[in-house]
Amino acid sequence: MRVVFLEVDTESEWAMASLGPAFLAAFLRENGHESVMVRAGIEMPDADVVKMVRAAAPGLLGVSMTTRQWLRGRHLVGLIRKELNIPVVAGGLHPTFSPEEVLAAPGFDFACLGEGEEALLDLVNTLAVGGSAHGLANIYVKGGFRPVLRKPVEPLDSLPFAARDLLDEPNGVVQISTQRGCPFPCTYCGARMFNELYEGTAEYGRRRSQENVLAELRLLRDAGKLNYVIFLDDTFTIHHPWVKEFCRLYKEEFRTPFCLHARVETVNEKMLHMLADAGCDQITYGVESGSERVRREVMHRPVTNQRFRDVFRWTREAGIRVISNYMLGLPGETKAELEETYALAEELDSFDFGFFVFYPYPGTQLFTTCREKGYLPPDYLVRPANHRETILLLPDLTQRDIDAVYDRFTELRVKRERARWGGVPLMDHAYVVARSG
Ligand code: B12
Ligand code: SF4
Repeated sequence: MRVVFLEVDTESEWAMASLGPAFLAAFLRENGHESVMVRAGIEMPDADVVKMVRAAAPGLLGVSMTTRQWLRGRHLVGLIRKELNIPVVAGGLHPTFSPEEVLAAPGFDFACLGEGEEALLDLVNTLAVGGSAHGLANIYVKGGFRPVLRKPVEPLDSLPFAARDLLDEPNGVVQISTQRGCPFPCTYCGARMFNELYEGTAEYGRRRSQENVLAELRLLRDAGKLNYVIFLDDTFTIHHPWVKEFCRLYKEEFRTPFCLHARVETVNEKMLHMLADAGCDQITYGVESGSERVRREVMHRPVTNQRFRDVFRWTREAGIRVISNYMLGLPGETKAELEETYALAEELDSFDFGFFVFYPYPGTQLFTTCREKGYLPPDYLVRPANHRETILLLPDLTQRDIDAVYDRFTELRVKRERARWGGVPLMDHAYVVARSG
């Protein structure tokens, strides 16, 4: 069967294709099916998207969606289904944690919960012979019951390498994922919810072997497509022995610089020097708030501001650029605490930083908190997750309070850019990933 993935762009600055479909396409191809991707660019008129999907001749349309992609994805699938009678399966974080809502929208036939490789293959094999998808693990059928989950793929090395023709990787800047799952309990994070989804079924956290990752990089290098590596893992530095061995092997064979995401609690000076020595030139850390109370009580990240100061200094001393991320407008945050976030960002003075108005992702603990406390407005389902306006009715903050600090963050970033590069933008904002450990 021919599976067409629809990649729904929501903002040009985030115009990178998702890794999920690239993994799925590789798995389908390995199992004898065809798979391509159609990209709904941000400026693309709806009619052109429909035309492209039609031209791609899907036997099944797969739509990968984060919450940000949901509203446009829903709109496009509705239009596509008016013109084309093809089954549609949604997958990714949003369908996993809001499957009923997704299936209630016109055009969606199935929602895949959790990891998709084996589930999608089962669905495709079943549809190819005209079978019924009711009862397939992980596949929620419109009008059916919540499915059971199969165990996640183990070992990850058994999966084929991601299908890179589905990714947007100009100039040899490649995106690599070495792990799945994150063990930390951050209340705002959509990523860790996969671990909770699988609780009682199996351990979700897994990592590829170093050799498997290096084999993928080797292929890219030999094809002349390896100039820079972005490790997209949630927290690359979780398991020190893995990282140590990886650095040793990588250094022996590659000179390609790389960047990664880490959580300050998971690094030390020795590790930072080891990473730098292997070619790491940039690390993104999630600071999220300048208030230790907000981090501890609201986010469940009991880390001190001093730890950020120390780790940022060690990272710079090791010769690695520091990128940081901040969130504004959390439930229970006060104006004074917003100010603390700005003050810490200014003090930490990272090479670049991202700042995002908090959005409560379905499935996360903070989503539940917001609902229970009445912070979610009645129309929250149709309010876009754009990370600029809060959708919440917060007790201690107004949009104007958030705007005031957001604007200062914007000014600070422009000021830093001017000082360092004479006004030339530093980097695509997409590389300042708005999550991270
Ligand atoms: C890398 C990354 C990015 C990269 C994307 C690069 C790329 N090529 O993928 C960049 C920097 C562009 C990015 C941007 C953003 N990201 Co981001 N990102 C991630 C990250 C760290 C990894 C995603 C990934 O590649 N996973 C690996 C693949 C294999 O897993 P997967 O996508 O879940 O796919 C599997 C299943 O979900 C399923 N599946 C997925 N799609 C489909 C489709 C079908 C049809 C089926 C059947 C199954 C299926 O099968 C797949 C294989 O098993 C995640 C955290 C995480 N661990 O998920 C955050 C995450 C997805 N990002 C998030 C956010 C918020 C953003 C931004 C909105 C940031 C911002 N604040 O502005 C933007 C917007 C992106 C968008 N378009 O929505 C949130 C999303 C939460 C939510 N519920 O929506 C996450 C979960 C982080 C978090 N801590 O909360 N991101
Ligand atoms: S924010 Fe980072 S460290 Fe926290 S749970 Fe999510 S991925 Fe893990």
